[in-house]
Amino acid sequence: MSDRKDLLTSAHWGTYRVETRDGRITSMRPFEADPDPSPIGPGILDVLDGPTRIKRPAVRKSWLEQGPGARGDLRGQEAFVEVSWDEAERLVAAELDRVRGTHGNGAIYAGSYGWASAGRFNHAQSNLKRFVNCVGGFTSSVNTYSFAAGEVIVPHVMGHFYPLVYSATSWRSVVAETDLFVAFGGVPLKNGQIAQGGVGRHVQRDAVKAAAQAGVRFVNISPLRSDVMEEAGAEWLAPRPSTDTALMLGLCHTLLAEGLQDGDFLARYTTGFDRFAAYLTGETDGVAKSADWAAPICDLPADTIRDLARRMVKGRTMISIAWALTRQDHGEMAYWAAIALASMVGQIGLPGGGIGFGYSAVNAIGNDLARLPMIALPQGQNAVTDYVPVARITDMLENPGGAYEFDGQHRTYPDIRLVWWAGGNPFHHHQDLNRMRRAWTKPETVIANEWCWNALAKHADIVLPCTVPLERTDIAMTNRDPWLARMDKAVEPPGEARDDHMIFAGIARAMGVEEAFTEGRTPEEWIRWIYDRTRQSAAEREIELPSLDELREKGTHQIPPSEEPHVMLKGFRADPDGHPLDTPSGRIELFSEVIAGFGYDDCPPHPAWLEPAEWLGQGRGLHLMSNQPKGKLHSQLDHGAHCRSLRPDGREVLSLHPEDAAARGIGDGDRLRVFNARGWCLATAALSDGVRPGVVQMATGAWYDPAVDAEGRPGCRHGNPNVLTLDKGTSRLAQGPIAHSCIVEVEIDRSGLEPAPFAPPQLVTRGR
Ligand SMILES: Nc1nc2c(c(=O)[nH]1)N[C@H]1C(S)=C(S)[C@@H](COP(=O)(O)OP(=O)(O)OC[C@H]3O[C@@H](n4cnc5c(=O)[nH]c(N)nc54)[C@H](O)[C@@H]3O)O[C@H]1N2
Ligand SMILES: Nc1nc2c(c(=O)[nH]1)N[C@H]1C(S)=C(S)[C@@H](COP(=O)(O)OP(=O)(O)OC[C@H]3O[C@@H](n4cnc5c(=O)[nH]c(N)nc54)[C@H](O)[C@@H]3O)O[C@H]1N2
Ligand SMILES: [Mo]
Repeated sequence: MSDRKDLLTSAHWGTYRVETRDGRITSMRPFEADPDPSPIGPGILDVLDGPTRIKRPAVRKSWLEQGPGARGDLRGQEAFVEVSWDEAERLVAAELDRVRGTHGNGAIYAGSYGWASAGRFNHAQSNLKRFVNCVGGFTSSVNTYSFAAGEVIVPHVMGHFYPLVYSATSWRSVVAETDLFVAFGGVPLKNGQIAQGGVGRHVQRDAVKAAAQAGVRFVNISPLRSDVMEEAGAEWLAPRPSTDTALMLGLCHTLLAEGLQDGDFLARYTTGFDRFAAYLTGETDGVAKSADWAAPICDLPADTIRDLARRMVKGRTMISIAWALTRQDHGEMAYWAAIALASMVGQIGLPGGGIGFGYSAVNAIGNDLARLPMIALPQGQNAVTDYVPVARITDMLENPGGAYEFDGQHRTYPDIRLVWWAGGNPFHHHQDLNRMRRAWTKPETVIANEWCWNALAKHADIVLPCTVPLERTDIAMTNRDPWLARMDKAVEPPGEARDDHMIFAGIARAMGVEEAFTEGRTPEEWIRWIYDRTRQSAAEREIELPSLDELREKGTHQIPPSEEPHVMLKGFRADPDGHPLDTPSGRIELFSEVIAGFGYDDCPPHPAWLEPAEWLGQGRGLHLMSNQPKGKLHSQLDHGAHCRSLRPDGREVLSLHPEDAAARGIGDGDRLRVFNARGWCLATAALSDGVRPGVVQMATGAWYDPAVDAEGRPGCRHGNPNVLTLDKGTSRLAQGPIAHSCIVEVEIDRSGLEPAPFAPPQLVTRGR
């Protein structure tokens, strides 16, 4: 390819200008319109073509020699044999036919959760699902790891979830109107670096700065001081993790006891307040949920709670509730309690007031976006209707035919024989990885489309090497970011790596369904099809987009913001009968007859405090906060130069309070072992008074690097905190993941173990 200086690419963490010389990328510079670019992007450059790159299709040795089901226990430990694409396609086609023929399509799990890469056409999951639907369908997954508890509870309470999350009252409105910004889980700018599908401009830092300058007072309720940027001068309250529901109930009780609740709002816009109030006062269970009751649970002074409640009704108050609060035991209750609190304050639907679900959880929250009605690659029809809640994967693999409950349904787990992942990494995202790894030995076949030899690829039987965005042509556009960008193929992929779409097209050909999969379109024709349809549907909503050729010529296009700052649920506030919520009552449900009908003791029909499975109130250990990593997106690019520079000795950093360190004889920079009954991992100590005492913080994303210690206990040498986290559903309602409710202990590491270097498995070449 010729030398170029004018190339563009987009990623979940930003848009970049790319230059090439002699077929290699020489620079990757942030898009000039971005005021706060992320350093994550260029972290890909040194690993595009290194030893960790998957260059040819590869099959696990026992599987290739002995067939499906052979030695699943060796997944993650065995050599791979490199094969030609012809052979890989034949093997996959024959195996799909065998599984479909013997067990039916329901035995194929292609729920394949994960973030994949930006680029509308090459989106890995869309292509996987479209392909498997062409051959009879698959067992799918529902909801996310991000906020499953919210995805299930909020529709019962407010009628919808996604439309509310992504139509948060805009930062412009907050800057203009808000007095007090109460942020449960903070407004973490590290998270605002990201938005699924691509980012044009990073807006969160400027927004928080502008709000602080306009006099908005921030209250950061979080175990980490850094969850609200320093310049905002936030007040920091650090309750015990996983106790926010008790804190919110204490706030609600104070409002009620002092007659400060907005009775008109409650009467006009909510139902069931009397039932909730009876719980608050203790009429139903003899325990008043007062500030004095909440104080010892949260470990905050009762006066602080009372004072905050009073301040919340003095002026315009925005309550932000981080997505993290769903990823804890009974995460449903934290969201419901926050909605109840906001209802009592009575400012939902007013400029700068009410509630927002996760400001700065991603870059999109709080931007004034005229929503782009984006058309994705059509996935076709799935003939299999069965699904699992996404975080129940280990339960599903362990327990085929087993009964479970989910959102009012009695369901049974399918009997999965074949697992296919493209664009996600369960060895990153799932909890209790040692347990998942044992369950992972059970399916007869695991197929993974991947570009790098991470733990997912190493734990597969058939590995299909894919490209990354810098190696393919695409369009970045999402309904959550106002920027569209051309994505150029900057370099040729190394080895025989192929675009996901072409991988599936090849297998479709081998199975005689190529026409159904491609509909006779080339990739270029698909890109045009997706773009032209999006442009057409945008035009129907009076959003004017350039033609594809014009966009390619210009490089990027910004959809102008709405004229008026957006206010969530403004229409409902103005006219609750004309714009009712999609709940049985049309109102905000502070008591739900529907949930009452489910009879779940772990999810009562109104916001309530239920003790989490693991928390500091049990009087032992340290609370592990495995939050989102600052230097990467989940496990992506953990092996790249940027992340490696943040972890000089190869171990993930664990931050802890100096008091907790002193009690254990730990100094800054010491090598640590973090452990509990489920496993252990290695880490390096960073002492910080910005962490609440009793809490240790260790971001997710270190590539799972399994090993056993001298006592034969399994763990991870790089420091993947998911060897420690508990794998249990939030409740029978949502069955969401609870990574943030986890107790560990920490000590100086004397194992002598070192993280393994990033490397491929043993590769055998034959028959090519
Ligand atoms: N302890 C703990 N665990 C957590 C969380 C937590 O807070 N704490 N957070 C959870 C949350 S919110 C989430 S969303 C999940 C995220 O979990 P995932 O989304 O599964 O994590 P990623 O590392 O982004 O995985 C994406 C994978 O896709 C691959 N990939 C990238 N581009 C392409 C492509 O074009 N084609 C193909 N085939 N593959 C590609 C990458 O190499 C990577 O392996 O993690 C969850 N896990
Ligand atoms: N750089 C970067 N940004 C990301 C991601 C990434 O991997 N890297 N992932 C993206 C994804 S997929 C998602 S879902 C979002 C997630 O967005 P969040 O869920 O908001 O992210 P977290 O970092 O897990 O949590 C935010 C903060 O909440 C606080 N917190 C945790 N538990 C509690 C608690 O019990 N009480 C209180 N009061 N505070 C608590 C923690 O201190 C943490 O820093 O982030 C997105 N942004
Ligand atoms: Mo997420």
